[in-house]
Amino acid sequence: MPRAFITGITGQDGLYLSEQLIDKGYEVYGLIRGQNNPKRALVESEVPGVKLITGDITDLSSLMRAFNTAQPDEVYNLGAISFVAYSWENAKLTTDVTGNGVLNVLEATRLYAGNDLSKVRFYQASSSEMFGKVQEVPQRESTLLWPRSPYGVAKVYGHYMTINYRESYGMHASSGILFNHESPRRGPEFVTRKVTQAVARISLGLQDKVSLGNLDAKRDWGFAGDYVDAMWRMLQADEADDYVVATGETHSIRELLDVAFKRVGIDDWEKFVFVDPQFFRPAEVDLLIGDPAKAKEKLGWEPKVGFPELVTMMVDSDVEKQRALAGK
Ligand code: NAP
Ligand code: F7E
Repeated sequence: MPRAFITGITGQDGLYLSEQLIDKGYEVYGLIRGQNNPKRALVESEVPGVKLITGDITDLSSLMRAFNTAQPDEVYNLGAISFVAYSWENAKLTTDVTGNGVLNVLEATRLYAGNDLSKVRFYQASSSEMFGKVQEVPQRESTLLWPRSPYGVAKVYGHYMTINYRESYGMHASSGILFNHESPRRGPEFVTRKVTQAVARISLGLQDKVSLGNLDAKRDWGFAGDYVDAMWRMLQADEADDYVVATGETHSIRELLDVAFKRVGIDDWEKFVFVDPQFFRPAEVDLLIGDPAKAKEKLGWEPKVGFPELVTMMVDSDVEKQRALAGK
């Protein structure tokens, strides 16, 4: 039975990945932080087979202890402070977790493997936010990085540290440069879920408006369930490498609003949407669109869920959740 160790198990991707690995016959261990993490119950109910180990990626000794217990063949480092807007307000913390945390997990992996680095493979959750002020359209693995937030800068550090461990020690360490991926499990602070939750509540008469920031930003949005499959494929490849994982399509926040509101029968969303300067960022990433050609060619990976299906899936799920909460 192959064994996997996942940091960030309580997050959107941790839940999808652990579910898929358990279906493939893996024994899955997840790192959970805090003395009484409120998301423990969520993981236990949604992915009952996962074994949780307490620890934090900023604490190397906790990672060493976790590796000892998990004895993993595959390590997926998904743990991070992942909300870009928050990273300006908490830049040092974001650097410690999203940046230096990667070094800790790489180092724990190396120390655990000892003289036999071939016994373990490592995945780093890199991000399209590293492209920031994009220097090429579409963005590919070779595109110059130009991060625009403390989060993006921290991810660049983790990305190059992963490459460095591959080159320095010959570790099977791969970095997935994942573009935005969403799902009904997406945190409500991110724009897709903020919109689908608001649309659901507005359609049920539970809320009368939603305040947003920049409606002109464009993102390449895919489905998280498809993207965690790409992570797994990277660790099955003979050689470790870096891969862009994206759909190759981009859409603005306005298009997101169009599709989401239409799903509940509202054509004139402008009546319900207000622009609030508090949601603008000190530096914006205006356009992201990825070229997933390498992942398709080398990993046989392709996205299955398109933009309208993704938004529809999220709106429907939020309508159901809000209806249940409101007892309607
Ligand atoms: P998410 O839902 O925000 O989950 C982040 C996870 O990191 C949570 O489980 C969180 O645990 C954990 N974490 C935070 N601080 C930690 C610490 N100090 N030690 C250990 N774990 C810690 O993020 P996601 O959307 O699943 O994304 C997974 C990874 O992919 C992240 O690294 C993210 O930056 C990256 N990424 C995401 C996207 C995307 O569009 N979703 C795109 C590119 C890259 P708590 O529940 O305890 O807070
Ligand atoms: O913003 C604009 C905002 O917060 C998307 C993370 O998973 O993907 C995610 O980062 C866009 C930005 O995601 C609101 O200005 C407008 O242009 O949903 P988001 P993100 O910043 O792209 C990358 C790939 C990651 O790696 C990250 O971890 O939407 N926007 N109005 C808004 N965004 C938010 N959150 N809230 C608004 O009201």
